[in-house]
Amino acid sequence: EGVIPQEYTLIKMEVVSPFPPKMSVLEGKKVFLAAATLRPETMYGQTNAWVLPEGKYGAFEINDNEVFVLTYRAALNLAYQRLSLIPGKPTCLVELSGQDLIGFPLRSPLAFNEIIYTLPMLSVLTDKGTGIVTSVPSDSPDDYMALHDLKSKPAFRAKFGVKDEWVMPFEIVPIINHPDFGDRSAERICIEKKIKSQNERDKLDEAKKTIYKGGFYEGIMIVGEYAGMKVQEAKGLIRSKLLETNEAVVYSE
Ligand code: A2H
Repeated sequence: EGVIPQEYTLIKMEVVSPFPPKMSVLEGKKVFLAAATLRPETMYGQTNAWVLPEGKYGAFEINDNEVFVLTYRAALNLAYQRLSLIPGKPTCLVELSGQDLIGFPLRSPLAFNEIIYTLPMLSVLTDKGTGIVTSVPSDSPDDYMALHDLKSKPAFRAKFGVKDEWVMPFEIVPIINHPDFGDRSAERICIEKKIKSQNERDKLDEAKKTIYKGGFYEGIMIVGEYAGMKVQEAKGLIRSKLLETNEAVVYSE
C-alpha cells in the first residue's frame, strides 16, 4: 500500500434484476457493482465491466436497501468511510467469485450503452480499488486490449463462459478528441505499439503514459453535456454531478 492516499470515484453500476440464482437472496434490494475510476469524465464510453475470474468478492450492505459488490478489503475501507449498514463493520450477504459475476447485465451512469455486461480481465488487481473496473476501450489501453482479446479469441470467451452477445455488439464509443491520437486514442496507441494482448504489461503501461498527458491537458470532450469543453475542465463538473445524483460515491485508500 502506498503512503499517498488515492481518491477514486466509485461508479454505481446497477445489476439488472431478475438476479441470477447465486444472488437471489438479494432480490428486492438495489445491488451495484462498484467500480473505482480516476476518469469519471469517460463514463459515456463504457462498454462493459471487468472482474478477475478467480477473485473473491462479496455483496456488502451499504445501507438499508443498497448493496455493493466488491472485495472485502474495499468493503472494510468503505466502512471506515461511513459507507456500511453497521458503522465501521462490513456485513456480507453473499460471497461471490469473479467467475460468478461474469455475464451480469448492468445499467451504468452516463453510459451510451443502456445495458452492459460483466466480463473477465486478467490484469484486474484485487488489492487495489474495489476489484471491479469499468471498461472504456476508447481511452484506456488496458480496456481496449482486454475487449479485443475477448472479441478475437473464441477459446478465451469459452474458457470463462462468456456469451457472444455480451461482447460482440459492443464497439468503441468515441468520447474524447486527443490532439495527437484522435478520438479512439487507446486503439490507435495499441496498434502503433503493436500490442498483441492484455498480457503485455510493460507495453500497456507505456501506452497509458503516452496518451494520458495530451488526453488530459489538451483533450476535448466530444459528447455529453460538456461537449466542446477541455477534459481538464469537464472532469470535475462531471464528477460533482455523479456524486450529487448519488450515481457515484467518493472512495479513498
Ligand atoms: B481507469 P491507479 Cl478511460 N485493477 O478508469 C486494475 N485496474 C484498476 C483497478 C484494479 N483493481 N481499479 C481501477 N483500475 C483502473 C477508466 C480509465 C482509467 C481510463 C483511462 C485510464 C485509466 C476506465 N477504465 O486508468 O493505478 C481504472 O481505470 C489509467 C491509470 O490507481 C482506474 O481509472 O492509478 C485506474 O486503473 C486507477 O489506476
